[in-house]
Amino acid sequence: MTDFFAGIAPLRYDPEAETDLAFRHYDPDAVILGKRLEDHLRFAVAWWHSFAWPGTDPFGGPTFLRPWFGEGMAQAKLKADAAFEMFAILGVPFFCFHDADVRPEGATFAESRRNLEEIVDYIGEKMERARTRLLWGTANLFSHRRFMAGAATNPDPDVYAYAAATVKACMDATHRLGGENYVLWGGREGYETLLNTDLARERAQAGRFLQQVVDYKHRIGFKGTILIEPKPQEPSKHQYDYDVATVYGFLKDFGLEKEVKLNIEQGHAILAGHSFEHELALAASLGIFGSIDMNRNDYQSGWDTDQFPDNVPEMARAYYEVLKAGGFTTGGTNFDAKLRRQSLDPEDLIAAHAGAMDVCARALKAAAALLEDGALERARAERYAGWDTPAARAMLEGDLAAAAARVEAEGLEPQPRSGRQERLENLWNRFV
Ligand code: XUL
Ligand code: CO
Repeated sequence: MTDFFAGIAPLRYDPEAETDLAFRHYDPDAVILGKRLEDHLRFAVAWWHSFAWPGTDPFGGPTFLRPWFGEGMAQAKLKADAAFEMFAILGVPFFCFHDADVRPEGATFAESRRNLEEIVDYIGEKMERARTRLLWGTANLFSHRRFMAGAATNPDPDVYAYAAATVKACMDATHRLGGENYVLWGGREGYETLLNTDLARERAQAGRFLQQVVDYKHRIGFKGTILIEPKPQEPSKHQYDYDVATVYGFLKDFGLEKEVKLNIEQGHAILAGHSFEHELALAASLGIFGSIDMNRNDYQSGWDTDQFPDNVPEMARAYYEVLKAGGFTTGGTNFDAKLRRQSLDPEDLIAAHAGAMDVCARALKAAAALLEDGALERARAERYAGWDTPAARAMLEGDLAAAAARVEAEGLEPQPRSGRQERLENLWNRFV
């Protein structure tokens, strides 16, 4: 037991609540489209931002003075105690972690691995008494200076070996804790300048590494989903996993499109010049939609600010695509989000998550109502109805000349029709 969250009672669903330390919209047991809201949203807390990040920014040092900050195993256990106390207060079903968030770094790899195993045992014991499960584990292959020139894409093969050892240890830990997914975000799998970079070689190394990761998953019998998290830049100027379309091409190239799915982050989609819903819809259409990181960026600052979601209409667009894709299977909604560095209090951590959970609940309910109503899908289907005729279908099966022949044979003069965008926006806004 810590006293970090002392005096904060477990949050309850109360639509009339006078405090923001309650849920006004997130009723985990409410049934939407035949499924409990908790099972739709599958919320997860990110260990790194909530418990490991000290409040630094490029100009300033730590602002958070958490009692567990420090390098020892005792501090790591205190941090885990506080984490599980927060999970209980929030009633969240899941958490996510990197190795570096939960264990002290050792002087050697072997020591780091032993530290990870010790803390994973400790977390495993806590999980036996808690309802919170592991959504995904991952390896931090980007903070330590050894990874400054990449992990699997490093010019030094010894770093590739180190990355392999690290991912193996993290996948073992995820497997041991019953994780439902394993995530790879290639923070440094990119480059700063072509002057010192062999792009083709690095991309081939990344592909081979991912094949080895997938083989290892099967070898140990890990049943979870392997997820890649696309991001276009930051920390590297150019990253090999830029966005959904780029990652799909990469997976096809290395024969992994049936093995690996995507963890799509709202802020990363924006950095790539897309909307979140575009990235979700594209991944779903390609059969590689897996999970989401639900954290936004500031639209002016142009970098990855990892803020909690606060915009219901935007999130509704996202959950509409998630629902249309059939909802989450092993995936979920991970808050890869951090407090602003002036938000010092334990209450800030709880209220940030509670507010974000309410925003997501409102968004999902609105999206579900619109999907259930069916008007939007009917309008979309109607727009493409011409393609349901046998002549139109035959055209796709035949050759270009046969398609061309229809124009004169049938005297075709296509008549443009309204796309009705504003009317569909009006429809959307009746629900959101
Ligand atoms: C970085 C990011 C990571 C991944 C996990 O932008 O999103 O925290 O989610 O490594
Ligand atoms: Co993320």
